[in-house]
Amino acid sequence: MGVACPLGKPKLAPHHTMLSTYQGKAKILYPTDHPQVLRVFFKDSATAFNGQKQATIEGKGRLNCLITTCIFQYLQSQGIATHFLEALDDRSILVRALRIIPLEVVVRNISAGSLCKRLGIPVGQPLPQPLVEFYYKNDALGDPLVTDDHIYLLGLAVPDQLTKLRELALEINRLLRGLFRGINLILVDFKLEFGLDADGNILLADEISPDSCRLWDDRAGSLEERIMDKDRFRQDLGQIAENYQEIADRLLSIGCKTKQMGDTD
Ligand code: AIR
Ligand code: ASP
Repeated sequence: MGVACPLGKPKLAPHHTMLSTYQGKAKILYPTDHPQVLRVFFKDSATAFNGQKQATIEGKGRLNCLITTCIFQYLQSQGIATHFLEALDDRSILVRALRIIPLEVVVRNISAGSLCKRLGIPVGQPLPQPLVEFYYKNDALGDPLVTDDHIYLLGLAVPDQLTKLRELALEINRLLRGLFRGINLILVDFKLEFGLDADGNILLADEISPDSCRLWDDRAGSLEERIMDKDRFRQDLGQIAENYQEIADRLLSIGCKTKQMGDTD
């Protein structure tokens, strides 16, 4: 990572040249016969509140795989470097193996979720400018919010990397807000993860789906009715797969290509 870390070697996630299978909460990473390529399998399981709430939502894996594929292909077409290589089947994608930076980079456009709880502000207030926050990816600690100095203390990133993460997060926000606006969805907030390739380049990793974004329908009535993302699961609002399907349908309607390996034109 370039600089000495005062607390010893930073703990980077086991994504790089992985020899065995890695089980996440919503995805499984499998090694492939290429050491730099991993297969990501999207599970139907849903968790919230640091794994305290769990359920199986039939169809979620397929829909998040499809939505992530659409969005990563779109971002790549707009010049954002990502780990995405190609769709393998309707539940799996192939990605570049990276050393995952153990930070969750959250961008917010409208107040919701933990921002409202932490600062005591009402839900649904447009923010004067997009807000970027960093959380330390650490289940045992409950993914705490961290400052720049905490990040340097833990050796999770150096200043140039943090500057780059902020720039990338804001550019991705600009692109995604436009993409979703075009299909009548408001991008309230979302979480990104990044990783480093062997040359130290920062690439967008993980997934972008209704599990990792808050998306509100800009047409329907009450706030509850407008929620189309994982808050439906967190708040027991039901109709989760139906709403994820609607997001997928809207992306497909604007020409999202989900060509899988082996498909011919
Ligand atoms: N997020 C954060 N950790 C995991 C996820 N999926 C996403 C949420 C929400 C945003 O980050 O889905 O879109 C902010 O979450 P919160 O809970 O901090 O308000
Ligand atoms: N994904 C996290 C969990 O499973 C947090 C959340 O989405 O609420 O607990």
